[in-house]
Amino acid sequence: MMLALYGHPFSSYTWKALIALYANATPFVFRMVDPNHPENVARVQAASPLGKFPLLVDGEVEVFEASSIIEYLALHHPGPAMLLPADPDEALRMRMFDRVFDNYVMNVMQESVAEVIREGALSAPTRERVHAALRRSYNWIDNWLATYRRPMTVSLIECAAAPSLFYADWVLQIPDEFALLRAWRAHLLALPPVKRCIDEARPWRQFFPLGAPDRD
Ligand SMILES: N[C@@H](CCC(=O)N[C@@H](CS)C(=O)NCC(=O)O)C(=O)O
Repeated sequence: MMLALYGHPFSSYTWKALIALYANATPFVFRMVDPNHPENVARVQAASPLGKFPLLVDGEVEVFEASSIIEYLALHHPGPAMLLPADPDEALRMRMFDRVFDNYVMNVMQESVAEVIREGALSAPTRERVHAALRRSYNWIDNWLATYRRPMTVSLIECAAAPSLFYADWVLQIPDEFALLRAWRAHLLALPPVKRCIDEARPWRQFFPLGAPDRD
């Protein structure tokens, strides 16, 4: 049976899984999670504690959490993109950096988005807290990039970094002083699997709760 990915084209965590699927040209069907597809919403709601997406379905197997989906794809549907290194210590380090992008960039960025959806506006304290945390993460990643060796294709790191930096930059534009990070974001956005996600998400840009900037 064909793999199925449940998600939404504008969702950052859906991109994370899509980038891995696109990089390896893995055949799958995309199941849209939106009010027009209540059966897909129900499937996602039932699969994980808070009913979040993406969700990968492979026959009888359901995998939630974008990082776990990528690990599952690396194990069961490998392709030219080496999503995780074979060496266990290197894989452990990669998983650690994957957490950096989810916990200290993506989820921080999403705090401000969630507040605007919930309250209709971004409060000054949240704005300050989110900007301070993102700035600190940008600084850390910019330093880390001085020693990061880019893979030939995409790995778990690119899958995590591309969507988180894409949207974080919309919340707090990466300052000029973080030149390595700015250049890396541009490199990530130009990677064909990432570019495909960006283009497929364009129809929803107007719905970005903080207002999408006129770039990218
Ligand atoms: N930790 C999850 C986070 C997934 C997540 O936050 N997904 C968002 C879309 S980007 C979602 O499901 N939002 C709808 C909701 O929270 O009900 C992962 O890595 O997959």
